Amino acid sequence: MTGTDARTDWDLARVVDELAAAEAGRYDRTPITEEFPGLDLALAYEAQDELIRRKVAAGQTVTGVKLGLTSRAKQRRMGIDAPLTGWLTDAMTLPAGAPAPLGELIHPRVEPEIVFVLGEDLAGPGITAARAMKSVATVHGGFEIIDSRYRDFRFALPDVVADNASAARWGSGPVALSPGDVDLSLEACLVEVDGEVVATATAAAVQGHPAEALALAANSLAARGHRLEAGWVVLTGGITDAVFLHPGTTVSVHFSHLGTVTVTVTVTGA
Ligand code: OOG
Ligand code: MG
Repeated sequence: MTGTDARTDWDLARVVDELAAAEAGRYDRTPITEEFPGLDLALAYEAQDELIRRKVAAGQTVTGVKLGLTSRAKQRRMGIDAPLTGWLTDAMTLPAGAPAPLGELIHPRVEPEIVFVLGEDLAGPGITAARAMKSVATVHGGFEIIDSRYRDFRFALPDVVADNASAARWGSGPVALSPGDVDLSLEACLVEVDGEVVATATAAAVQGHPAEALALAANSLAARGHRLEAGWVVLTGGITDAVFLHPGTTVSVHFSHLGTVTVTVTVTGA
């Protein structure tokens, strides 16, 4: 696609329409930036915010924020070396033990994440990792199921930003620790697919410490006029590369102090 495409039929509303339709219709598409070079990072975040406004208008509630591409493993896989944020709504929460709803998703992948629940509001700018941790009530080991609306998870940064950072579902393990009770940079995690270990890392893979990712979220949201709110969940980003979920797959994520959380797949709602 040429960068001089003078089509005028692309605008913010169409970006949101197309991504919402792909999610609802469970199909993937080519990167929007290939047809609409005017989709820059600022417009992409506007599209992301509008996408979530529509979900809220349809009855969903914002429950928190996710970070993406905060570890080298994730950045290398996606070919993008900049972190990003997205929104979480209540419809994305997978209750403990619930199977991943493969029939509602396009090509889901699962990744281990450190999850924070905030005890107080956190507003940038100028938030440091140490300051960020003071607003954390509990720390959990969890997983995120990402489901890019782009074919083969191929996208440029504005594409994935507009697509709400590939957000789809997430779940949390059984353990909740106080931030002072766990050294997150040394918290180990081991990803097992059908009993075979496929990836290991410590949470230091996430920006040196997941608190850095939390601070990054507070500061980058502040630049767009948003703050993190008490009670919200923050997914700090995949610690390892993500693995595909297929019918019959069982993915278990074992954390050294934060317990084990298992994702199984059944076909529902197809
Ligand atoms: C983008 C979302 C990345 C993470 O934790 O790094 C993400 C993608 O890989 O599709 O959620
Ligand atoms: Mg993630």
